[in-house]
Amino acid sequence: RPRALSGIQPTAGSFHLGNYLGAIRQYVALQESHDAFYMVVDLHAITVPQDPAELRANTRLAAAQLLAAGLDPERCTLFIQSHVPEHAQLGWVMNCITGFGEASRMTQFKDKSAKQGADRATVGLFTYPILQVADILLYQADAVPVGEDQRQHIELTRDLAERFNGRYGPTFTVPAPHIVREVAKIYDLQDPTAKMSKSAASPKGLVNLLDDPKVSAKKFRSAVTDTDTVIRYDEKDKPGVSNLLTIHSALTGTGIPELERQYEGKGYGALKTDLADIFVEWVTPFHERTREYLGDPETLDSVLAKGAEKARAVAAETLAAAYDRMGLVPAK
Ligand code: AQP
Repeated sequence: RPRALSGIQPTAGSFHLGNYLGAIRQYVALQESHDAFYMVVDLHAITVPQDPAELRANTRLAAAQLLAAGLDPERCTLFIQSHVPEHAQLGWVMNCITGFGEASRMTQFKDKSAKQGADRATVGLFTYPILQVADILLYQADAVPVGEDQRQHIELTRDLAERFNGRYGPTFTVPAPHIVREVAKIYDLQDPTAKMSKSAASPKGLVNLLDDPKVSAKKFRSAVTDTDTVIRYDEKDKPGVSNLLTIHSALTGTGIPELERQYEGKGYGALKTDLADIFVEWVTPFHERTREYLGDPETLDSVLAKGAEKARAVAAETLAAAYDRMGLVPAK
């Protein structure tokens, strides 16, 4: 079976709908066809300041949400990044074959450091895409399910894998991004030309999965659309309506042309109210399942411990091969 690998940050409080539709849903689907490894990337989280107690709680909460979303420990390997020390170790190797200019071209760093102020951005935030390269290459992943915003990092991963293989002999599988076009970028409900993001300036357009469903329903009902009245998919001229159609289609499985037919002659209010109801119906059992996993920390920790053990076996083998090819003397 081909391998899949992806990671997600332990966001404070909850994942958002963009994370779910753009990434997590694909994690669940790829369990069926791939030997899949998924991790909560706590080492990436510490590239920005974190409160220790909150980070610990958010990491467990992230794992509980992934299980609630449908990851099955019998069919995939779920673990916490820092439980597998090979990530930091191969990360260093990858730092040493990355050009400074090459790393400087990563647009996510430019965006994130601009938000924080150049003086406050850490070296860790700058090198985070390189740690991500190591995350992926350790598992010889073929497919990396991510949203559109991660495409450039997967390109970097491919470049570095090819560079290492070219210099030292075939060592790493060169991965491909697994980006599902329709949901690759979910937009903010208040600013439908901006990506839905946990670091949005205002929370009004951000749908957090674990918020009170009533709060989320209200966000859908007050989503920004346009001054026209026709419900039609048109990303350029009708970004707000198009985003609502995308989310509707993703949650119900109804194709967008069919939705356009269903809403012919109806107003935006109908689309927004329906979507609010659809979301609440979907998210309510998700809340229940998340609560169940959180309420049973022993099971959760044991899933994560088993996951780390399985992950380490694969990661250690890859790291040893990379060290050996580079000429590092093996420890006896
Ligand atoms: N709006 C989105 N639409 C589709 N996919 C998205 N992803 C994030 N936002 C959207 C995908 O979710 C996965 C997890 O991303 P992460 O752990 O890197 O989280 P993040 O990128 O820190 O989350 P945000 O909200 O995007 O935070 P900011 O804006 O602060 O970076 C990834 O596969 C990502 O593509």
